[in-house]
Amino acid sequence: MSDKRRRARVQGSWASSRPTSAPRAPGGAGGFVRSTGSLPAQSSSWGDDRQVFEFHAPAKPLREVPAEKVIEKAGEYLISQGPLGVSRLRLLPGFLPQTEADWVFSQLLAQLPWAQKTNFKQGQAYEEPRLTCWYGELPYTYSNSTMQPNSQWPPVLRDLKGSVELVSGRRFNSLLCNLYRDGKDSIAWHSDSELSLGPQPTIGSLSLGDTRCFSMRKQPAPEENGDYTYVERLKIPLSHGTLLLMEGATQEDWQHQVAKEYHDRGPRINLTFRTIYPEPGQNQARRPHS
Ligand SMILES: O=C(O)CCC(=O)C(=O)O
Repeated sequence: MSDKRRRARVQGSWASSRPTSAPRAPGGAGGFVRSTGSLPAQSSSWGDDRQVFEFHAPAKPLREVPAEKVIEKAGEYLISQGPLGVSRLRLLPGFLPQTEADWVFSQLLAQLPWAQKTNFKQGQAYEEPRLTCWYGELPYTYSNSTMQPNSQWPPVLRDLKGSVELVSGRRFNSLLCNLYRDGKDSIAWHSDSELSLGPQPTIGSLSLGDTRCFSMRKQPAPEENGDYTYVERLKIPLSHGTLLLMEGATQEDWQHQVAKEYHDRGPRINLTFRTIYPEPGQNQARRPHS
C-alpha cells in the first residue's frame, strides 16, 4: 500500500474490540481504537456499554516529509555526505559591506549588457524569466543555448572575482550574472552540473539588491524514481552583500532554485563565479534551467 493511502487509512481507522484482547488499528499503523471496556464503578453512570478510546503506537513508523531547514547565520554547513563525498555550503552575510554593496549594485545594474536569453526544451524556444550576461574566455552552454565568450571584464567584476577567490581558496575564470528585475523573475530547479564545470565544482555566488530566497532540495535516491516528496530541503535567504559558496558534491547531490514570489520584490543581481573547462566537441547541459 502506498504511504499516502496508508496515512488515509490511519486517519479513518476506527475499530471496536473487547478490552481483554488489546485492539489494534488496521494496517499495523497507529491510531485511536474504540473499545467497549468497563469503567471504574464511580464514573460509570452510563453502564458497561460506555466507550473508551485508547491510543496504540504505530507498529511501523509513518514516513514523514522532512521539515524545511532555514540557514541564515554565517558559517560552514555540511549538508550531506554520500558516496560522492561531502556537500558543503559556506554562508557569509555582509561579505560586502553595505556602502560597497550599494555602489557595486548600482554600477552593475546600469552598466552590464543585460539580455534575455532564449533556451530550448524539446525543440521549443522559451525566454528565461530573468536577464543574464556572461564573462569568460570560453562559451557556456546550458538548456541547449550558448552564451558566447566575453573577455571584457569590467574592473569592478575583476576585483570581486579576486575577493571571492581569496575567501574560497579557488580560482575562477568565468562569471554568470543574473538580474531578477522583480519578484516575478526566477530560476527553476537545476544544479550547476554541466560537463564544462568539471566534477565537484565550487560555485561562488554573490547577491546584491533585494533579498530572495535560495531553496535547495536533495536529489532523491534511485528507488524514489525521481519523486522529490520526501527529500531534505533547505531555505537560505540571500541578502544584499551575501556570499554563498557551494562546494564538494553539492551540485551532484542537490538542486537549487530561486522561485517566483507573489509579493513585491525590488531588483536583485546574483553573480556566480565558476571555473569552466574546454570540452571536446559540443558543451552539453545535463540538466536544464528555465
Ligand atoms: O540567483 C541565485 O541565487 C542563483 C543563480 C543560479 O542558480 C545560477 O546561476 O545557476
